[in-house]
Amino acid sequence: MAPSLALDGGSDDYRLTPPPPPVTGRFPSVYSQVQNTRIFHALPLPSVLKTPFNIVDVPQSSAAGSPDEIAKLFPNLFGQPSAMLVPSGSDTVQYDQKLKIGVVLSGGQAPGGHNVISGIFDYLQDRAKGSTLYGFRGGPAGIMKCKYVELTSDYIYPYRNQGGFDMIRSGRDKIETPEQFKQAEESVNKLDLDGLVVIGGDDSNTNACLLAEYFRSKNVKTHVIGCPKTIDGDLKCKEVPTSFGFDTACKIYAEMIGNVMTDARSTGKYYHFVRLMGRAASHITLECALQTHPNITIIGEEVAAKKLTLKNVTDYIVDIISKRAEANYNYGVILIPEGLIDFIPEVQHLISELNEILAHDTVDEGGLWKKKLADQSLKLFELLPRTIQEQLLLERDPHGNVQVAKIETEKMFIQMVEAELEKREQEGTYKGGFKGQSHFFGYEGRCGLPTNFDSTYCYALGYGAGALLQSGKTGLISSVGNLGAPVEEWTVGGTALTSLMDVERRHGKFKPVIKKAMVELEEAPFKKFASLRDEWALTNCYISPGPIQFTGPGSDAISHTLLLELGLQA
Ligand code: FBP
Repeated sequence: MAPSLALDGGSDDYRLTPPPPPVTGRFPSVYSQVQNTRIFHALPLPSVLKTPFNIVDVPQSSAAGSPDEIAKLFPNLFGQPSAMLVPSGSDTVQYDQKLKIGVVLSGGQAPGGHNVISGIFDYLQDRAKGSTLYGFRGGPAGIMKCKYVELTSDYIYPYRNQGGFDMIRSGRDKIETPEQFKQAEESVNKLDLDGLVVIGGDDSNTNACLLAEYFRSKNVKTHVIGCPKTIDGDLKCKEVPTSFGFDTACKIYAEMIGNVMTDARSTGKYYHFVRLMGRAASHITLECALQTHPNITIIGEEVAAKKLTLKNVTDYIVDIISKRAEANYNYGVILIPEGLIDFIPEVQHLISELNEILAHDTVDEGGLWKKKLADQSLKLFELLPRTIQEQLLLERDPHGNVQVAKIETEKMFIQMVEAELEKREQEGTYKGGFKGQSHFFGYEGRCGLPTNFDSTYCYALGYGAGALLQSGKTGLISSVGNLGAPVEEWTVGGTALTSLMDVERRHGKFKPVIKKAMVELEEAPFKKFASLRDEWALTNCYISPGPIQFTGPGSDAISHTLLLELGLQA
């Protein structure tokens, strides 16, 4: 007998009754006990979503950068106000209106995506009975090809509070060319959609904004709302304090780092070089450092600010290893952000030259293309290990980004550190034993069972997206704030997507993009790390956070990054 479900938000049985046989790719009959229990985990809603509410406009917006360019690119949306839900004495939204809504998961997986969909679905059930929710399959390609599935309560049931994006799957395609916009228009017209929710990262929400602009310019009735997803944690601003998935992914990596630390301490013979996912910003690495206290942590944004070279970073690592050897510690744990390579100015130059070359030419076997590199870049390229050279030349993703997940920086640093230590040994300035072990913690963290925080946050994001669409909003990103307070006090609204935009050079052209939120060296999370890292370097104050807890102590804890950014104690 399935346990009964206690919900704070309502009591309809579409949430309570398990469907007869499993109707989707997921089979709760073969779920673990934890997975099954999670299906019934209650999802509290912010108070404003439990009462009649009104949507008020907040002041007109500009852009994160290049406002004139953004105004030209988004003539129909630029400057529109953001929106905030406020409790009202009586319902001002038309609840008798039946809506047809589409939803798409876009980009890399992030724990909690299924709950955003559950939130949209439940909003429609609670406030717009008789509505239909369609899931576009396989990411934005599903919109262009009109591949969809109707999401019913039976369909959604096994996915509540579960990791992954497999309910409708994701994809990295971009809706870019006039033909592709036309295809998207045909699909939303075919399904007669009132709204479309795009659950994605910075690039996908940029795409959401372009779609919203296009639909408005063509008088298509479909409104578009984005949702902030990415484990990388780099889609955030004042109104959107964090992207979903970051909390869970960091807790998963921190558990693994804690285990590796205990292993290092137990054998006393290995330096573990751990590369952590996060394509550009180093938020994940910083958060994991705050949770586990490694001996060395490299933060990409600091490397860029100090204009460090590859040699400088190597020397920094080697200096600490040498000092630890004097204390007889020939082991340790080193965290390296996935995107580091792109922060080292000399490598950055090399990558942007390679991007331009790859955007216009194919890389020939004979190496003629190398003639297009500046002398400095060519010298650096030739210095890099062959595997790294090959990885730098791999195809860019559809958004024009280097696929840093495929560049094994941790292995490169092991080689470079080894060479420098050998040199110092010969000079008599280092005496110890160095053995490097490489790890990449990336995909392991993207589909874990979402933490209580991500589960609740995502549900509110989805529920809020439903409210924004029902109120006729478009070109906004669902925004849930006041996250340091109890859930009842969280705020709900939508932020104008154009207010997050800037222009950047991609694929050799200037394009509108949502400006990535990088680690800020003047903000609390980095400052706290910087004040403690010297102590962590030479002593071994490792912390092993253990697995994610769903009940009991620590189960509702939020990330150190978010706490510190909110001005709270971590
Ligand atoms: P999003 O920005 O789409 O959320 O993706 C994040 C990420 O997990 C990065 O951390 C990583 O570099 C990249 O996706 C890997 O991409 P892929 O899944 O295509 O290998």
